Amino acid sequence: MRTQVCIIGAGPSGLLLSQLLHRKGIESVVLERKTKDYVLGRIRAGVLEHGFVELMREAGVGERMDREGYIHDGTVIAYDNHQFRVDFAARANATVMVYGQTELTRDLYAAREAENGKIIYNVDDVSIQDADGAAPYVEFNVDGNGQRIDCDYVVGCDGFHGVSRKTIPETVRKEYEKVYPFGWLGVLSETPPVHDELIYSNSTRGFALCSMRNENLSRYYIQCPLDHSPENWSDDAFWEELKRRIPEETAEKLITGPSIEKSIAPLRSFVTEPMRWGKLFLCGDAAHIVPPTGAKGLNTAASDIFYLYHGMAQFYIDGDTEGLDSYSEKALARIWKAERFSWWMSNMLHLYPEQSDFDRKMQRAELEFLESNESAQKVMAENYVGLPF
Ligand code: FAS
Ligand code: PHB
Repeated sequence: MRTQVCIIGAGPSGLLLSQLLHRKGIESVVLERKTKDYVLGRIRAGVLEHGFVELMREAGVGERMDREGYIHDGTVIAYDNHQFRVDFAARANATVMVYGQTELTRDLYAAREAENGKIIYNVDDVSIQDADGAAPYVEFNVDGNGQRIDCDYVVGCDGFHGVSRKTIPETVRKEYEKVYPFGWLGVLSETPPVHDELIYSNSTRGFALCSMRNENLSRYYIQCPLDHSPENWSDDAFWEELKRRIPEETAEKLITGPSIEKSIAPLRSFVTEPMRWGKLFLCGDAAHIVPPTGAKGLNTAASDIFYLYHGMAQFYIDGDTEGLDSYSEKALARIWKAERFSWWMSNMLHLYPEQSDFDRKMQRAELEFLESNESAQKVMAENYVGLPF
């Protein structure tokens, strides 16, 4: 089999790249380890930067997002039993879109299928060969049958646990990592959201987040110890703890119900450099992870795709490799800023096991400064809505 671009991973970044390349007449084949339903069964991100929203529209996959998604022009920060609002429209002249990663990925699958996009599911033993040579190819098995794809380029969109990053020799690869001493216990419930905007809450019992998917589907998170599992938390225990971590006036309005999904995600900051090795490019979680506190996970995947898609188009249409040659540098420059913002939000809003009274006072001063200072809110808003590509 032969194609121009072999993409490993049919998550949001792999599918979006395949769709954008297709619209430029560039062929690709996507290899996915799981089934489509398995990928769609994951509950992950829910906030899209305005740049990502534009890219979805450019990919011709924005119709349902624009119809069913929610434009948010602000968010709420809570601490010490009170809350204040950061107005994105006033401070950064931009908004975000609340639209679940599950729905976004479903729209991308529908678009690829409608345009006969080639996606091979249930692949095993994927191995990338000759990426630093002239003629890369990918070997893999499906139902025990060995197969091979020859291509011009390989793009690793296979997430943190994929094979692509590990294909880059350790002598070339530099990894930066910070593991946080807590996780997020997330619950999805068919209940109306407690507020019409997200609430990020710092409390003496730990962090909490009130988010949503639609007017009858809410997503809530509380910070929890890393050694906990969802089984440790009954629904009642979750709701009781959530109420203790948000301002009383909001807790009184909280409508609870049975969880339809409950999971724990560890918090990690991770970046690998470079994001290119010969004919192999890395995108999204395959190259970097952020703690979800800044809502940047999916959005940094999208900015990678923005830079790579334009680089590929420049090469295949104009024969110019400038965009591909500067991809790693451009993508990393924006990623490190998203890492910094996500780390800053995490430090301001979580309770650290080793935290001293002085550290708590620093957090409080940070929150008071953000509440009272327009410039601080402007910096937070500009980062939250998404820095320019
Ligand atoms: P993905 O991990 O989504 O997709 C990679 C795909 O590659 C998967 O389908 C996988 O099956 C496939 N694959 C892996 N290895 C393969 C192989 N060897 N061969 C073929 N296919 C292979 N972000 C937020 O902003 N907010 C959140 O609340 C949030 N919650 C998260 C919770 C969890 C548990 C996780 C892991 C991430 C969360 N994120 C969140 C970040 C998330 O949104 C990611 O940034 C986003 O899924 C990245 O998309 P991809 O890069 O496409 O990687
Ligand atoms: C979510 O809705 O899942 C969500 C929103 C904002 C975050 C993290 C997760 O910062």
